[in-house]
Amino acid sequence: MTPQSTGLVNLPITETTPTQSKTGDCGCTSKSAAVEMDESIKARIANHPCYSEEAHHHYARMHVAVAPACNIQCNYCNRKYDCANESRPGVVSELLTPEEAAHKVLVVASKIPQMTVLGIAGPGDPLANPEKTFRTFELIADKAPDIKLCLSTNGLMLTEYIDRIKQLNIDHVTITLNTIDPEIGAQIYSWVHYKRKRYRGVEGAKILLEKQMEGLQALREADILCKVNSVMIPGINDQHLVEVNKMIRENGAFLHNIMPLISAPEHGTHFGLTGQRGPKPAELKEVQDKCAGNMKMMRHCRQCRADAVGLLGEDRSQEFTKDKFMEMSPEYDLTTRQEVQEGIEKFRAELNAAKAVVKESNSTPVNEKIKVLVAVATKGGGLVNQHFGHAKEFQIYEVDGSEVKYVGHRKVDHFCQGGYSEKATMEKIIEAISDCKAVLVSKVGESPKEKLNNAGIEVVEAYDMIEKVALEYYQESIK
Ligand code: CLF
Ligand code: SF4
Repeated sequence: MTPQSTGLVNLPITETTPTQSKTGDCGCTSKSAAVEMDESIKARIANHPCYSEEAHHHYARMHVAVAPACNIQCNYCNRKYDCANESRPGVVSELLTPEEAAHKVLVVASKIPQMTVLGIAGPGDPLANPEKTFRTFELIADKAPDIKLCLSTNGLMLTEYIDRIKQLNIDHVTITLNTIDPEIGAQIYSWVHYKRKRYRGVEGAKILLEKQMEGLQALREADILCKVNSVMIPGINDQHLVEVNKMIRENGAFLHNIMPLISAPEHGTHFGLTGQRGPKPAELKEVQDKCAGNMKMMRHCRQCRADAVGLLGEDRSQEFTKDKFMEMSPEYDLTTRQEVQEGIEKFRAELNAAKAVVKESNSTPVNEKIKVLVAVATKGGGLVNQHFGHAKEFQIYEVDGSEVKYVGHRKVDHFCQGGYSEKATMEKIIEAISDCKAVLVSKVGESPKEKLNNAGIEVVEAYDMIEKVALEYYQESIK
């Protein structure tokens, strides 16, 4: 269903602007959508770990939980201190005042100089808490001007605050937009609170969807890079997401992140309690692949907490709980941060040059039609550099004769847990990567190696660039 056919949206559907429609080297696009990206856009996403797949290997983000209230009720949210749009539900975070949040950002900026982005993503909706949200952004912009500001919202109040967002130079905004059809919306949202009144069912969904569309347009007009997050809910909006994708592309969204519903009874959400399941990895990939011809897709999202700290694949939030960071001095030093980031850029340039050589030497595809998935254990930096037993997630790459494409990740319990329940853990790991032909690791013990081999998963031990190891494995294996 198109936005027009819902009777919802009166906005003109126009072609995407040249800057926002172009795709390129961030690694999250399909070949058919790949065209040269505008240099200025490249610069705007170069060190944003969510907007650039390549950047997420090197740069970190942090969230500060300053926004407790919400103006809608999603059926996948338990209304505790974590927004399911941007966090794992059921994990309670500490709320901070804007001043505490600013202190924390300065502390983290000195301890993790590769932290380049500060996001406000909850635990409620940032724009349902405008004063706290904007006060926090103001403090950061003043004290740490090199940190990019990022905002994630359900979109209900976006048009009301677009001028303030632009004024504060918030260049990256995410709208969580799960449907363009109010009938489907009524199955996802219990109520919407707008202008002092609570609306339920289709009526509430219609208001939210209209405001989201207007918000999308307003971001485009303000030249702010917009990412759309969509929660994939099997049986409710899964097939419909292709239409959502088409609509957001036509309305100037830069990136689409289709994320799996996280649902379990213990979360206490409506969906958890009614037994609504989330999608399987293969179902998620299928929908992402269907949309990939249209626009850039984000596949490296970790559905992180409202107080997340670190690289996307790691969680360092426990190092910076309030009792700890309030004892630390905020030694933000711009020069040191710049030096570290220059070092990262030098490393990235070398890595990319090396990748180009590898690609060149594999320019004759063995068999482009055969695609295999490989699971990679990595601590970041674009390298196979982690012991099998230490991996808390595996990055999944699709390899054909000449391309190595990031297609997702699988979270696992790490195998080395001091012997505790190793058998069960191993079984779960094998299940999580059972569709992969090989696992690429820096090292693995004999026992897990044997179990992986018995499950039909080959083990490649190496310490090198992911692309290099994956292509060499492919060439060897297909031979
Ligand atoms: Fe945070 Fe979101 Fe900004 Fe990133 S997260 S506000 S755009 S800085 Fe990133 Fe986390 Fe996925 Fe969000 S991995 S949940 S997409
Ligand atoms: Fe929860 Fe976020 Fe939905 Fe609000 S917008 S109900 S905080 S998931």
